[in-house]
Amino acid sequence: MSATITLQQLTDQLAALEAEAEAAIAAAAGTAELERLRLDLLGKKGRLSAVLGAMGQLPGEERPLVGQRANGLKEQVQESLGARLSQLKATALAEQIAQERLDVTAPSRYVPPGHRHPLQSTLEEILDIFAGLGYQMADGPEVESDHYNFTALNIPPHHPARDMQDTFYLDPGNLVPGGDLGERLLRTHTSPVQIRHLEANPPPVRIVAPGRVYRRDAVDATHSPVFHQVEVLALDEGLDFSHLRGTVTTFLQRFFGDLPVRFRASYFPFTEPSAEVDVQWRGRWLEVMGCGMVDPAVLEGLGIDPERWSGFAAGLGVERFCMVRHGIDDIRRLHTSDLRFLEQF
Ligand code: 2NL
Repeated sequence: MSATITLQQLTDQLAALEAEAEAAIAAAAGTAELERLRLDLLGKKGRLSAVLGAMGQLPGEERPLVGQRANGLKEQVQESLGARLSQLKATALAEQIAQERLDVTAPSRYVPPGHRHPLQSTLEEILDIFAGLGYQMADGPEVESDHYNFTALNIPPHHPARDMQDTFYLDPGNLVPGGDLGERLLRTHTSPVQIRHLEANPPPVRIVAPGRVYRRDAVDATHSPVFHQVEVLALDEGLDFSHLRGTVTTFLQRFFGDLPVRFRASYFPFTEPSAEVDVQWRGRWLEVMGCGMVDPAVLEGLGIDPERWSGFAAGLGVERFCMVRHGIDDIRRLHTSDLRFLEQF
């Protein structure tokens, strides 16, 4: 094959390619176009390869001149491609940043996953108030013995509260008419928690005992066989009824607001004197809790000297507090998990 191309022609071609390449790279509008250019210029079947291929037609001594020039151009084009790519990326990023706006004043799309049950929030509020008055929390078993639930609380053997009609016995044993009731039962109040606490901790004591309690009641608008109680106990030197009155009044006014509170004489086997407490809520007197000075017989049963130590105790139903506070007319609403009801709180 005769020489069809001269050194001059190839050098001119390289110079033309250089000018064309630089112009095209500078004009490339996007990264895709840049990649097309790279293949067209530097690819195996690209323009530079074509020039290098034609180099074979030159005499041997002229080839290195063109080779050097071609390699220089290759590097130059690679560099230009890289620089233009960085430029395009920077422009694209600047454009994206200019367009993307975060509106920090936009309304929240947060959807709460749920919320506390009204009974739970009522319980927490009650406990918070007593925590603020310096009371510690105590707890104990729901399955109790006859001793802790009744005997230690000065509830006599044939008291009606001990009746099968009122208490869930777990193992009635040799149950015969007038015979023994079982030893184990579901606690009917949280008082046994306080008895156990006093056995393990010497006075002075200030505790609240919240928890589930069980009574054999037929279900109606105001009764449930399972409900929640909070009992309060303070035992110290020199406590008298005025401390009881002040504590209970403060608690009730913190919970319900600053409304009238009255104490009516009542009776519990474990307190003497005893009282029921009413609050005037929306113009009507409502009974909300019971209380009294711990009966000395209860202290003696625990080996605590009633001449030195005295105390007061109180008990309340959490469901009742919740119902009064929220104007709920049926206790069953608190236990049926109807979201249309619960979502109101
Ligand atoms: C009520 C009334 C009351 C007590 C609970 C108590 C506990 C001990 C000693 C003496 Cl360890 N008393 N608890 C006292 C008076 C009333 O509850 O109506 N509960 C729902």
